[in-house]
Amino acid sequence: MAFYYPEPSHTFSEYLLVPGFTSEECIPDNVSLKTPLVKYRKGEEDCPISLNIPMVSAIMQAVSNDTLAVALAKEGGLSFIYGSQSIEDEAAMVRRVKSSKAGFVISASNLTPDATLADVLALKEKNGFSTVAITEDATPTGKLLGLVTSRDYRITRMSTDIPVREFMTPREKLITAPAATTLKEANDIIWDNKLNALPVVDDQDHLMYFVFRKDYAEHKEHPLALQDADKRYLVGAGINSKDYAERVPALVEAGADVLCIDSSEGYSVWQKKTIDFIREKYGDTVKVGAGNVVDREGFRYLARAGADFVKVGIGGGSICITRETKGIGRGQASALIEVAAARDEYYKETGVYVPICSDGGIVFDFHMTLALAMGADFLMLGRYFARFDESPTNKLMVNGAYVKEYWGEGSNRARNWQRYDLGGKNDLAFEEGVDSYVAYAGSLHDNVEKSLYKVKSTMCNCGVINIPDLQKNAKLTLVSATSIVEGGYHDVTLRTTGGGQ
Ligand code: RVP
Repeated sequence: MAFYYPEPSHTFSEYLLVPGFTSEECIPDNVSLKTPLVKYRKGEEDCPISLNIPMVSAIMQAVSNDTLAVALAKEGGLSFIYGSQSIEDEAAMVRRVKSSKAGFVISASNLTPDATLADVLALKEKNGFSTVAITEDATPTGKLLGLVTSRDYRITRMSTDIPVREFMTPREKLITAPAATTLKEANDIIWDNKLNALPVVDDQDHLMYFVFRKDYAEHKEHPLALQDADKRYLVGAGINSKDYAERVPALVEAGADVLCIDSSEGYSVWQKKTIDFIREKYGDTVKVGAGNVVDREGFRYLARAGADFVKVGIGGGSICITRETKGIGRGQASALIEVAAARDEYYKETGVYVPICSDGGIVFDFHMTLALAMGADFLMLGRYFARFDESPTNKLMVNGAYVKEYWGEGSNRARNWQRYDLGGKNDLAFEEGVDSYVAYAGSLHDNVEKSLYKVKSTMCNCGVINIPDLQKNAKLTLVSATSIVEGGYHDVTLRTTGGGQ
């Protein structure tokens, strides 16, 4: 006879946190959201890689490119660059994140001296930057010949076909800094010389970066930025259990800090084979997460196989129709609660703590706190990040409101067959995801700040100021269908609509 779980499987909205004692020290400013990303042994002082906020972005075309990765790393989280693209393109995205040192920006607007004022204006219109590097070959790393800023021309007094060489600030008049300059030194040069932009050049006088006065101030605003020892942002990358022998070396070479096997169902021998390949070739130096699983057995299999973290969740993603098409999955809360218990059991047995990631189905900010309280070490979010300026997709006006596109990796649009493949023909046999719109929500920074302030406030209500204590001390209650109704506004007529997530 088949096995029947004694309880129905539940999801986040069916639970509430019951407050604990709030002492004087329980204020949001005192809350640390630092959390382990990869496994560590009991007694090790520091986890090899920790996140400063418990958020990672989903391994999806519509979510995690290099722009979003930099924006999220600035806040203290991490992106997994999507793997459903060519190995070269994925490695290039990783490389771009790793080369964008905090405060050091690769020049986005570049022309040769033969270009015209019209070209400068067109470039400014296209990408919004007023500083244009003039290089020998119009590349961001070409030999530096000059600089054009809005101080160098006046549209009302100059013909637009005048060549750049006639009005640019030429190389000999530019103040530059050498390759080894630190951000602090660059900032001093900027202030001493009243500059807006400082070009950093190598010993062949090729442009490497700009340091902008405004970015230095911004950098100061990101005290939690997730960086490596060389002050480069951390970035993850998705891999699959098909082409890992080629993809993994390319991503490691490009500088990926951590990998994650991206699969809709991860309790499989293919995941073990992928991890075996990595361990044979790199030992423990390359970190790799695995998943997704929804029960104790799945977790133990992947932990034993050597996964650095394990992702939890099948069918709960906002764009996911796996439960409808295949009839597999489990309520996200029930899956998480069982896997968290399995992680703690495994830690007791082996002394190895394998962090778990709750992947998919976070709709409201309070779901984040619930997931952490239920034992998640960090959260993977797709829909949440897809709504922001920094996500890779188009922003459109639909029915009078701004939306962003958001599609599943199992949709026909993404055609990420490797994520769903179980052997057989190399194609997407049927769709497990939809192509959709999500409400546009503005900048990543503003939204993450707001969401996490809510998480911190709730933690204070629960009498805790860090995630491990939340996991240990939280009190959770299932709520009845009737009390869910009681939880929203009721028996009143709204004067205004609104309210956030
Ligand atoms: P959500 O945050 O609810 O949008 O869910 C994102 C998660 O959904 C991803 O991290 C992934 O696990 C899952 N996903 C991605 N594509 C699909 C699909 O097409 N079914 N599902």
